[in-house]
Amino acid sequence: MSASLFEVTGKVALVTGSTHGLGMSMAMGLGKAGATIVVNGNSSQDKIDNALEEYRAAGIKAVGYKFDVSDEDAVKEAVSNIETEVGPIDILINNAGIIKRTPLVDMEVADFKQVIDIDLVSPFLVSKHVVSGMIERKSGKIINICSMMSALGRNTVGAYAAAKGGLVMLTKNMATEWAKHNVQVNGIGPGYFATTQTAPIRVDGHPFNEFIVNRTPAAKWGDPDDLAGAAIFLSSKASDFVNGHILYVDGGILATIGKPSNED
Ligand code: GCO
Repeated sequence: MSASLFEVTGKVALVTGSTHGLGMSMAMGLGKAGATIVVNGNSSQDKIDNALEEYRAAGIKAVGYKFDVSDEDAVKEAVSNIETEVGPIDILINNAGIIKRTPLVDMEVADFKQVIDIDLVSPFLVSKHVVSGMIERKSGKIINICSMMSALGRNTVGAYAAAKGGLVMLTKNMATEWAKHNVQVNGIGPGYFATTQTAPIRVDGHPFNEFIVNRTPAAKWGDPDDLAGAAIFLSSKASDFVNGHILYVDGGILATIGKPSNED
């Protein structure tokens, strides 16, 4: 019984921004559990091709589609091509995102708007064009990748926090409107993970590196593979009555106010 609860074999999962980082880790987890992975990126075809080699070397059925998640015409065309060439999209993980670390007082409005566009408007845009098929089929799973910044502020990431905070409420509203069609919409809130996105603040000697290890009850940066279980849970039957929930995978950060650096 328990094995079929977490079954995703044969499901088609579109994971935006899955050529590297957390998107690739979650997609790898779903792929190893039997899902067909639709890999997305927008930087270069080479990056997609290299990622496909990694997925296929892991024994995962994977196909690649290069499109900009913020371009509605490109998204509509990509979703149509995927559903024609691969099959109906059963699982959508809105992972693609950017971050700009700049104090708000110094931030250009155009930069602020770009972060909102990619990190908040695009999950709406992609979901809108994927969910119509899910509603028709009366089945689907959508997972929005939130953040610690969905719940906490931090110097220099104000635009990102505004987007990721908004993504929590967008997740709850998608769940409100689509749950009656048997489409479950939830979020995953990663803590601080060792990825290319956090590489600049993880370098040895960077004050933030030590701060995070001290601020995280698990006393370490997360391993991206630690997200696979949450992705499988929210993509499978096991979460069929879970709607509008943000599952934080953060080593305990949101459970605590933290401790002085001289405390164990
Ligand atoms: C930062 C980090 C965070 C993490 C993640 C935390 O600059 O604070 O990059 O944004 O990437 O979002 O959940």
